[in-house]
Order: sequence, then structure tokens, then C-alpha cells
Amino acid sequence: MSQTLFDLSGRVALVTGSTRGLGRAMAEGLAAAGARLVINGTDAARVEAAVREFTAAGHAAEGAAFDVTDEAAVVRAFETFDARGLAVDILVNNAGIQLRKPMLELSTAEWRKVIDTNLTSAFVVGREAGRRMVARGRGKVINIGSLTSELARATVAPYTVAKGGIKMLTQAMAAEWAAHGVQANAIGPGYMLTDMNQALIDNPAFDAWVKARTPAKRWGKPEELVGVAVFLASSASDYVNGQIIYVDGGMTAVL
Ligand code: GCO
Repeated sequence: MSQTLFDLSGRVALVTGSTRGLGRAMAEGLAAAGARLVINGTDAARVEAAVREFTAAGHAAEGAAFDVTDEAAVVRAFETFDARGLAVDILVNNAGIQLRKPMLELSTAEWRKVIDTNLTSAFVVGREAGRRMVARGRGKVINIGSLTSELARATVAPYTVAKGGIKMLTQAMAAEWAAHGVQANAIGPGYMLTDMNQALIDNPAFDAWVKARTPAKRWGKPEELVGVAVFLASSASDYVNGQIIYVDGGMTAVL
């Protein structure tokens, strides 16, 4: 099997929300596989710091600080890429937030903020990247789902609905773009050791529940998403479309 299948040399990858957590780990993995990285986040200083760290590690990287929920900023960012001749070959729609509160206590504004950040943004950024990929006849979109793309958990309703939507958005992208050489797929991380989950990790009852409920009997590490991310970003997945791959220690497979 030729290594070039997984080689991302000459490809440009934009990972939204890639200054830390899962986004950072996937960005580092795509860079190690040869891709030029466009690091994104809302905090320009944090983005520049990450770019310096990638460059110091010998990776090709640049920053694009924009808020994925700000449509005008997203459109401007892609126009800037066009003006600079930067073709985004790989898009990882990773940016997201969590909000844990029972639905009966949730305001509509809170609901909308989670849906906008975790779902609508994947459509808006996906549309701008997809438009250019379709025109070029090739491209890769990787949307970040969740266990909650399949299963609900109390207190995280808008996140669950958004991640369920991510699964179907991925299939919708495949339905419309596959014929134009674009592969849209998703990754469903399980319970990963990230800042977003720190409150759960630090909660002994929740920690014990995750370790008991997960067939692998442990939390996942962000870098354990890299293999699937590189596969879905590379030629190795050229006939894979509209799929979601769970990296969850078996949690969605076993009762
Ligand atoms: C939660 C967690 C989860 C994880 C992840 C699991 O509150 O249950 O935040 O949603 O972050 O999405 O797949």
C-alpha cells in the first residue's frame, strides 16, 4: 500500500477552532502528514501564538482569526484566501461550544448561540469552502460530530440537536457535492480529555460513569482523532462520502 495515499503534501487545510483541544490536535496531525495549515480562532493573539508554535515545529502554517458565527467575516476570510491564491483543499469544521443546562431553564438566546456556533457555522464555512472545491472539482470537508449525533444526554439539548444536524449536514453535502469530486464526511469523537470536558473529568461520578460506560474503559486523547482525520483528508478516502466515523472507544457500538 503506497504511503502517498495518506500524504497531504501540497494541500492546504483550514481547521476552525484550531488553537487548542481537538482542533489543535487534528491540525498538528494534518501538518505532520504534509498539509499547510490555516489556523483559526476568534482570538487573534492566540491564533498567532499557535502559528508560531507550528512554524517552530517545522510545519507550514498561517493564521486566519475570524468568528465562524459571523457570516460576513467568514466570506471576507475566503475572499482574502482567493486574493492570495490560497486554495483550501481540506476544511475541518471543528469550532464548537458546549452549554450544560436543563431545557426548561434554557433561554432561546442560549439555544440559538449553541446552534449557530456548532451547526450553522459548519454550513456557512462549508458553503464558502464547498463553492470553491466544487469549482476546482476536488476537496475534502470533515465535520466534527459527537456521540450526541446519535445519542442524547440530559442537560445538553442544543448541543445534541446541533451535532445531530452535523451528521445530516454531512450527508446533505455529499448529496450535492460528491458528483463534483468533493468528499464530505464527519468524525464523532467520544468523551475526550479536553478543556471543554474538564468539569466532567473533574466530577468523580461522571468520570466513573465514562470509564464504566465506554468499552475501552477510559477517556479518549485528542491525538487519537488524528488517524481518522488524515484518512478523511487524504486520497485514501476518495470513495468515502457522507459517512460519520466514531472515535469513541466503542461507546456508540455497545449498550
Ligand atoms: C457532554 C460532553 C460531550 C462531549 C462529546 C461527546 O456534556 O456530554 O461535552 O458532549 O463533549 O461531544 O461526544
